[in-house]
Amino acid sequence: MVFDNSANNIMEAPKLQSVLSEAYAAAAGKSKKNLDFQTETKSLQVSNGKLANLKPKVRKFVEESAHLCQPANIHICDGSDREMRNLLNIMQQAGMIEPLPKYTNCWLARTDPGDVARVESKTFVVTKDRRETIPTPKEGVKGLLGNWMSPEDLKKAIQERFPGCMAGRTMYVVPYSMGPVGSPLSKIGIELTDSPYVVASMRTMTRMGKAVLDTLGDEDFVKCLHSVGCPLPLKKNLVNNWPCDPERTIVTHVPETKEIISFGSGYGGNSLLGKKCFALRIGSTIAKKEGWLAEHMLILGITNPKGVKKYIAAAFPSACGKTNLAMMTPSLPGYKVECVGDDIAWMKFDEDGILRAINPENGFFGVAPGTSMHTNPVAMKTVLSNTIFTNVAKTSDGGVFWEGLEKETPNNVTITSWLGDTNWSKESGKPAAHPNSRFCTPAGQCPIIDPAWEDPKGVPISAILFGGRRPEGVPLIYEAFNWRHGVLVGAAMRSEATAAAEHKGKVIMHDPFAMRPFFGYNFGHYLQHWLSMEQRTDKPLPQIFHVNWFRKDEKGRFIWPGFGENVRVLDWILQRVDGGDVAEESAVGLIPKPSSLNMKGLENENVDMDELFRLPKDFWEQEVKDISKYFTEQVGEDLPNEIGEELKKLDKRIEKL
Ligand code: OXD
Ligand code: MN
Repeated sequence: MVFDNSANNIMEAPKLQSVLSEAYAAAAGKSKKNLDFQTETKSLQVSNGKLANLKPKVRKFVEESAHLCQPANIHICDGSDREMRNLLNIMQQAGMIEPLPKYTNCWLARTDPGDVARVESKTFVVTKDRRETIPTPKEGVKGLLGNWMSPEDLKKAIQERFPGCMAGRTMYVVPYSMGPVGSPLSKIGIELTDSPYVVASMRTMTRMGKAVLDTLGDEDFVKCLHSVGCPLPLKKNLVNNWPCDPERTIVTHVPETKEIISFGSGYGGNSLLGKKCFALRIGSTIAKKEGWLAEHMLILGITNPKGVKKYIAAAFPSACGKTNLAMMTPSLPGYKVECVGDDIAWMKFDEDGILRAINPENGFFGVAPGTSMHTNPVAMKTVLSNTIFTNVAKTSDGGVFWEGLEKETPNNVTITSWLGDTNWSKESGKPAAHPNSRFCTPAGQCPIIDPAWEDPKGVPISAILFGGRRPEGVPLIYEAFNWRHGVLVGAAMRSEATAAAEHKGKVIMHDPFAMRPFFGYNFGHYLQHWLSMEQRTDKPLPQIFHVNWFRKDEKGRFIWPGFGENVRVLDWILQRVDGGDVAEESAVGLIPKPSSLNMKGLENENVDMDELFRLPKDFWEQEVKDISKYFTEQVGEDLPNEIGEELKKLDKRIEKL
C-alpha cells in the first residue's frame, strides 16, 4: 500500500508566470520601436511541419520563442530516420562532424575547447525564495550545494542574451519523452534549439518526434529553450566550426513554471536539456511534489546461478564507473547482468508499495576514456554503430582512440588528438582524447539491454548502492543498518573530483547522493524527502549499501581488481537482500562475515582483504569531522535532526574502534 503524503508538501501553488512568455512580451514591447522584431505569426518561416498542427500551448511556446530568438526558420522534428540523416548531412557540410568509416553510421564531433564540460558555476535554479533552492551556508562560507538566481535576474539574463540570438539559424522544435512514450511514469519536454548537434543527440538520448506530440494531452510539458548564442552573421570566427559563447554561458531552471533556459554551450548536460536539467533538476522537484525519487543512478538487473533476478540502483558521481557497472560482464560463473540504465533512475512506489524504477533516457552519453574491451566490452560493442563521439581522438584507419584503448589499437595507425594534433603520440604528455570526451549511443542496441528496460511499470528495486572514488579508509562494501542510516550514508558521500565538470585535480569532494551538481531544490529538504520514504509504504524499502572499488595500497595500486570482479560484491548484496546471515557489525555498517565474499578464482590475485576492510580510527575520526563540518557549514538549519543523530551514532561507534 502507498501512503499519500502530498499534504506534507511545503511547495506552494504556482505563483510565477512563465519567464519565457514574459521575456517575449518584454522584447515585443521594445519592438514597437524596433522594426526588426517580428510580431506577426505569419512571418515565421517553417521548413518542416506545420505550426497549425501543434497543440495551442505548444504553438504558443514555439511562436513566442521564435519571436524572441528570431531564427531564419523553424523545423518541427518528426524523429524520422530521414530527418536524422539530413541533420548529420547538415553538420557534415558545416564541418561540425566527420564520418568514422571504420564503423557503421558513426561520427566524430570536436567542440570548441572552451566548451567541453558541464558548467556548474553557471548553472542556476530560479525560485522566488532563495532557501527553496539552496540551504543558507554559514557566514563567510561559499555555498556548494547549487546556485540560486532570482526570477528578476533571470529575466534580465534572458533579455541580455536571447533577443535575436538565433538570427540566420534554424530553430528546431524537439518534442521528447523522458521514459517510454505514453508510460504513466514518463514526462514530456519540448526543447527549442538552434544546434543540429543537440537535435541529433536528443534523438538518441530521448524518445523524440511526432509520437510525443501525438501523446501530449492536457498535462504540462517542460519548456526548454536552448541557444548556442552565435547569431549569423558571426561576430568572431568559430573554433572547430563549433558555435558557442562560453563567456556568456548560463544554464537555468525554473521549477515552478517547469522552464529550462540555456545559452552559450552546445555540449552535454548544458544543452541536451532532457538529461541533467529535466530528468534530475526539474525532475527532483516534480518528484518531491509527487512523492517519488529522481536520482543520479544506474539501474541493473542481476540474475544469480539459481535463476533468481533482482534489480539494483546505484548512485556514483560522474566518471566513477556507473556505465561500467551497469554493463558489467560478471567474472563469477552463472551470473548475468543486464542493463536498464547507466545514469538516471526515476523511482516510484507502485500500488502495492513496491519501489519501481524506470530509466527515463533512451541512450548512453558515456565517458569514453577508460572504456575498453577489458573494462567494458559491452559498451565497446554498443558504440560500433549509430554513435556520435565527441572530443575523442581519431585513428588513420577511420576509427576512434582514447586513453585506455592503447592495447586495442593497431600499431600501424596514426592518431589525431581531439585538439587536431595529426601526429599525436603519448610522448607529447597530453591526452589524446579530452578526459570528458563522450559517446552518445542508442541504449536499445546494447547487447545486454534488460528485457524490461522499457516496461512502463518500471522494475522493482531491491538494493540501492552509494559509492565513490575513495583511495583511503573506506571499505569495499558495507551495508547501512537501516533506511535512516542509509540516508546518512548517501548524504555523506565523497569522491575524487571528475573531469565531467570544471573542477581540477584529484581532491576529495563531497557529493551527496552523487546529486550535488543536480539538486533541483534545497538539499536539506531533499534529505527530509528521502527520510519520508519510510512513511510512504508498508513494504520493506530497498536495502542501502556503500561500495568503494577504488581503495589503494601504500604504493598507490588499486587493492580490488574491480570491473567484472565487482560481481562478487553484488553476490554478497544479493545474499543480504535474501536475508542471508553473512554480515557482521562494524563501526561504519554491516560488513561481510569472514569468507562470505565469494573469492573463488581470485586466489592468485592476492587481494589483501584485511586492508580492503580495515577501518583506520584516525581516518574515520577525520571523516566524521569533515562530514559534520560540511553539514554545519553547508546545510545548517535545514539539516534534518535525524541525520544529525545518525552522524552522532557513527561518531560514537568510531570512538570504540
Ligand atoms: C554525466 C555526468 O554526464 O554525470 O552523466 O556528468
Ligand atoms: Mn551522470
